[in-house]
Amino acid sequence: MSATATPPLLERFVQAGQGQVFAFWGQLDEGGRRALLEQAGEINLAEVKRLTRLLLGRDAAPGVDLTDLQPAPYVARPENGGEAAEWARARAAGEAALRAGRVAAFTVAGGQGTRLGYDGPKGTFPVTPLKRKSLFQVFAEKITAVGRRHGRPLHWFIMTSHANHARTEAFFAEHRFFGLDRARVHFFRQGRMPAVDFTGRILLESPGGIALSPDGHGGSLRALHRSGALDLMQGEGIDTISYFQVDNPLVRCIDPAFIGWHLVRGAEMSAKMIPKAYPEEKLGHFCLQHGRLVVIEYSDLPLAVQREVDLPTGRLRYVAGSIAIHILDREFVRRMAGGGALPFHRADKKIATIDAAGRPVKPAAPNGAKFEIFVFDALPFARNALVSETRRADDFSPVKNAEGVDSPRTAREDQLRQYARWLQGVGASLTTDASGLPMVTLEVSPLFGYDEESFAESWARRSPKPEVGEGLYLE
Ligand code: UD2
Repeated sequence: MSATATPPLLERFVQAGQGQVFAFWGQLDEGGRRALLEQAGEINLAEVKRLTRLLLGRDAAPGVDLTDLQPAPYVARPENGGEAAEWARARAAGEAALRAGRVAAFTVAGGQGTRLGYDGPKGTFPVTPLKRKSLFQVFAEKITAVGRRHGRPLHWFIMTSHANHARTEAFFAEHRFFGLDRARVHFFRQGRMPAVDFTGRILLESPGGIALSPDGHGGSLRALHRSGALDLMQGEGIDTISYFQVDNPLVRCIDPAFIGWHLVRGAEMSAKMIPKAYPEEKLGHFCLQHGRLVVIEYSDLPLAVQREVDLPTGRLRYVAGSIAIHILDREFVRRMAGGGALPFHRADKKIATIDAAGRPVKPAAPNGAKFEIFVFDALPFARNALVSETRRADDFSPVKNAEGVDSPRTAREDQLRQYARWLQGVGASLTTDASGLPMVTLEVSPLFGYDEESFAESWARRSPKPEVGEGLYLE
């Protein structure tokens, strides 16, 4: 392209009232112009216009629709009234699917991790109590162990962002893929959306750079399709996708009973729930709305409603909290990936930008909005969508904040409690405090045990039995 010609893409932005994106075009060198055009090419101008009208305009809906809402039903665990025989059948169905190679693991790891204040892809964060293994290594070992147990190594799909893709791949290479077959580990980037000011004008973060950010974990459905992951799965005979977030070291990446419930019920999408610990806990709520399963975020459900209790049990009415663990049917993902069915949510943010002279501006208050889609918004579109209960202690202890709740310390302690429970379950003697936290630091590799049962089997085989005390590492 000659330096003077006006590229058609630039024209389109001007026509759409977004010409400010190219305000510094005259000052950019050849490489800078190419980079800006590439970014601009990612933007769907019609979508930005639609979202501006829908979410920012005068007629924008004042909030989330809360009409005709009631708590969603869920499959209770056996100790809470569920049918033990049905759980056993579900587990057997999940195991059969694993033996047949129908299941893949899928991690969404494209978030920005701002709350944790860690400079690096979140999956590289050291999280285990003794060996300081990264989140990615914990998942890798769980996936390896499940594959070994069922005689079929699993494929693992990892969604990254533009910001962390290269560092994520490098981390896996540096650690030799934690022993996984690298041909079965697949990285792909999620899409991006531009940030806009409150009138819908796309913001620049530098004279040659648009303020783009990840399009939310719901973008994973489009990205699975666009990247060719769904086709690859189809070619491999995989039709069931086990979805989990990168921030949760306790997650059972592959849970046969959960997979089995999904398959037995013929669900297109399933979700795990835990009973909320307290009304204000920051979890989405599973609800039925107009007869369909939906998740209403904690920030959208009024506190008074979150605090409602059922009489006479005294239990929270909206007790089913979403911990962002799902099973997805491959062809359901394909259907959802096209067509723009998932709604965008607006998040007002302080967005670093530039002024008319191109100087950086760090706003003290929100100056614009980002648009994100959420994966759970696919639930109302799914046939036979299912919610199944899990035990918090077995599945959920996320690392979100640098300190306090959901922090590295709480995740570390929850891992230690899990090891202690497993050890006590096989009769080992170990002192814990009233919360189940052992007095010593030890660690169990998922390759030794990734759940109570696999742990008990490895323990039974281990001879002589190791001394349970400070520094014990079972692998
Ligand atoms: C999410 C759920 C919340 C609850 C909680 C459990 C939402 C809006 N809320 O809260 O209901 O289930 O998790 O831990 O989801 N991610 C991407 N790309 C993106 C954005 C996020 O891959 O563009 C990933 C991110 O790497 C992480 C996960 O999604 O693995 C969760 O993201 P979050 O930290 O924004 O979600 P959070 O904690 O607000």
